[in-house]
Amino acid sequence: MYLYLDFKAWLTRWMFSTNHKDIGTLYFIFGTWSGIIGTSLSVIIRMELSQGGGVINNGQIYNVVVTSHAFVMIFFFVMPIMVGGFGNWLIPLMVGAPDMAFPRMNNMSFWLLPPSFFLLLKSGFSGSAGVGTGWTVYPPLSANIGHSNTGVDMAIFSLHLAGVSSILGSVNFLVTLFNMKNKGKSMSNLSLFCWSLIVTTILLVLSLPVLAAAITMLLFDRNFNTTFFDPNGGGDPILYQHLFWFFGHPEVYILILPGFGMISHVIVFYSGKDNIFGYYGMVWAMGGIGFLGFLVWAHHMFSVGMDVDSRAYFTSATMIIAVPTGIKVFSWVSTLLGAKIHWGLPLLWAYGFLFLFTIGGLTGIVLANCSLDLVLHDTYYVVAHFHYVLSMGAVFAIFSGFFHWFPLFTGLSFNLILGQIHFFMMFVGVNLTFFPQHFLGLSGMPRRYNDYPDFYLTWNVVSSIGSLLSGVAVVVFFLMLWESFYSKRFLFTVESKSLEFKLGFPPALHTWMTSPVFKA
Ligand code: HAS
Ligand code: CU
Repeated sequence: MYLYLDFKAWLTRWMFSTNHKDIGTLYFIFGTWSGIIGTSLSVIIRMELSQGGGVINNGQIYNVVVTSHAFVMIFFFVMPIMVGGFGNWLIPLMVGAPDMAFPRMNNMSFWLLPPSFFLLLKSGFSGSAGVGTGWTVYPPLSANIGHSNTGVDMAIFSLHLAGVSSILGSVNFLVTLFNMKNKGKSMSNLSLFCWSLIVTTILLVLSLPVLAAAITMLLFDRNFNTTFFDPNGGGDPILYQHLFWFFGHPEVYILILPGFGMISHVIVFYSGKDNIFGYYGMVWAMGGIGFLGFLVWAHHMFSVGMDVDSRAYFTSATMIIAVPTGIKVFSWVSTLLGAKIHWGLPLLWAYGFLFLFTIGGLTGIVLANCSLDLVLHDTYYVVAHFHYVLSMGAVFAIFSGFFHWFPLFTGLSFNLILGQIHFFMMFVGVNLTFFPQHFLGLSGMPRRYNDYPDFYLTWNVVSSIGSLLSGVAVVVFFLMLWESFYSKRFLFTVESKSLEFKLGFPPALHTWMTSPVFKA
């Protein structure tokens, strides 16, 4: 009886939760689990490419692995952790609200994700083909002619569910951030993490419906004999690419903007300053990146046979994004400049982020040049670019934020020696994995193939060894996590004006039931 009651209480707390902290924790657990699956898929990719000839020896299965890796990392690791985990935990604490605006909808946003993830994983096992289309799911490869099994339909449903989850979550965040700020909090003293989520969620609300339209039209082409993307019936596959990238480019900023927000907090905290250098510049830069992000989508499609005016336009518009991003990078550096720096793990990751994200951004500018992109498109140069901004931008920001706020979430702290081992292994590992991919791309190695001529062997071996090192770093991370729970040690000292730190470590389950009083 006692056990039964306990189970019921457990079920009520975790399954029917309307508490932003518990839902945030659920997102963290879910995201970590997906992260492990995504990482495992990447290990399979690097194993296949660690030698000439085949390891799996099946190009379709290889492409299914590549596709799943991307989907899992984007939709089930980075987005749930950054927006779902950090967003849910921190927004109410930072704006002084007792919870999110729509707590029950918050629960629904989370619980749409497990079925979505289930459908995605299941799609890999349907029929003999799975989804070997790449995360872009371009027709005609993704149409019946290329993938006649049910896998692609299942993946489309998976994206529908994940999309609904994100849109509901975004509406919740926006309403909370606009309407639930407490006395004295105005838009102009909102913390930068909150601002980053305002921009991110606006991007989500505006771009996801376009993806939903594209994949629904594809679903109809596959199942109901429409020909939106089939020239035989007057359709056009290029239309799909436009729709996809009108979502896809804003999506890459969705993946990095919350990271920008977290890095700002970490840098202010460890530089011992009260405020970031150029607060308004930072806010406008994020807004600018978000706005411009909607005007550059066709830089992913330079090779479709675009007219020269459009090439010139999309090249120029894309390069302009370096301006607001540069404002952010230089403002972070200026905040650190002349500061009495207090070293800690989060700052180590923030430094890593600054350096490596900038490298990734600069190769993005290279790719923005249409004439160069015609040569580099679909080569490993692109793969190197987006892993520098993602594996070393988004992931380093996640680790930075995680080490910064973990003591707040749990009342525990990490072993610093293990933490430094983890950082340096990961730093060397990811650079060893992805830097050589620039060389492979520049010498023409295409992406999404499971084999290559011997000419490309050396750098592929280096890259695979690098990924093993990052894999070991992940193991060190879980060791750290275990050690921290096991030792129950708390060493965190806080002298921060940031509101989330005012409520204890960890804060009570319900906080800000009465309004905090702000001093400007
Ligand atoms: Fe990107 C492809 C261009 C940022 C993610 N990107 C991708 C893909 C992903 C991705 C996932 O124009 C592959 C999609 C696929 O599966 O096919 N990207 C850019 C540009 C930026 C950029 C210009 N990307 C990101 C971020 C991502 C991301 C952030 C995720 C987190 N990207 C491209 C292009 C392609 C592309 C092409 C298509 C390639 C192809 O052929 O498929 C910018 O936002 C980066 C701005 C940041 C900086 C660094 C800091 C700025 C400073 C200021 C001074 C810099 C100056 C520039 C003045 C620029 C420090 C000087 C230039 C020099 C070269 C020195
Ligand atoms: Cu883009």
